[in-house]
Amino acid sequence: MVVAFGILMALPLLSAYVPTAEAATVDVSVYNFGFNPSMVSIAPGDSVRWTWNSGGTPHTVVEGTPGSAGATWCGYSTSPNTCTKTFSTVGTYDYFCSVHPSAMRGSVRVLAAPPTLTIDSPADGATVSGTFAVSGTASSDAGIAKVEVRIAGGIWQTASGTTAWSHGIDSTVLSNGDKTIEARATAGDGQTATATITVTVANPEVIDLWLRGLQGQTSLTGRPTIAAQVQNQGNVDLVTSVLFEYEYKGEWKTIRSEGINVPAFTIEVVSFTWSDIWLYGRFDIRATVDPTNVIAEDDETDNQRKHFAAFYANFVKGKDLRDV
Ligand SMILES: [Cu+2]
Repeated sequence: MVVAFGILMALPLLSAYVPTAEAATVDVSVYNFGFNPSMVSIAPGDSVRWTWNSGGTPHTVVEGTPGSAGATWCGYSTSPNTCTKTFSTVGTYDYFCSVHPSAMRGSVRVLAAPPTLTIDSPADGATVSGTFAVSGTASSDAGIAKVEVRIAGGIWQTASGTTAWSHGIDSTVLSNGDKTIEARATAGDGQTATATITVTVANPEVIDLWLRGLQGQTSLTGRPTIAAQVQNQGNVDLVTSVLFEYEYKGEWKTIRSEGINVPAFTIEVVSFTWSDIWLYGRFDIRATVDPTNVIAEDDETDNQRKHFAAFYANFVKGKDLRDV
């Protein structure tokens, strides 16, 4: 009955780690026939206190394994008794009861303090663009095995260096806005530390816009089709409209506005038939998408009514090729 109770007590607790700056004492019960918990993890300077709960049955606590016994930490004793040992050096310390060596074994893991990690650059809340470096420091008594970095919940990337580390991030593949950067240091003993900052990605909004269908044509007669190709290069969430205009006597006049739906990293062509053209002379056609600074234009060079001759236009935000 006593034996059965002891085995049940031994099952739930396999390990107990008490990470604390103050020296701690971890209790282990010595019962018939085992140690509970059989494995404990402590920090350097912490102690393990064995308490006999075995009635009149004697047990010992001996360093090592039955085939390779070391020092006797606690000699023959029966209940009630306690025996305390302080561990100052990182390592794994096996022990056993010399009276019941096959049944009663335990282990003390002395772990280094958890590693520390800081992200020094960029500052939390900074605005970033293009490719930027994330850097910081890490330390552990057990050494730093690696530091990894990820942004926006992406894949962990291994940084260069360990105690001083850095990693380049290409922000142009991300949409603009607030992103979380996480760093994770893994110490030589497997313990980890993490640090997190938030940065604001603010790259120029890049939308390429072409007026299509006019390239190489010397004339368009009747009811010309005007088309624009919109390529959303990724950091604009959604492009929702194209405005077509023509310039006549120094004024830009609306031809029509076409609703579109171009999410990031996609290309779409929008076209329509301009059925009410009546103009004579040379004039420009331009297309504008939202964000409204993106302009593409084609330049009409023919002097005959309903005749277009255009060059291929490739405009990005804020750049008007008429001025090139
Ligand atoms: Cu024993």
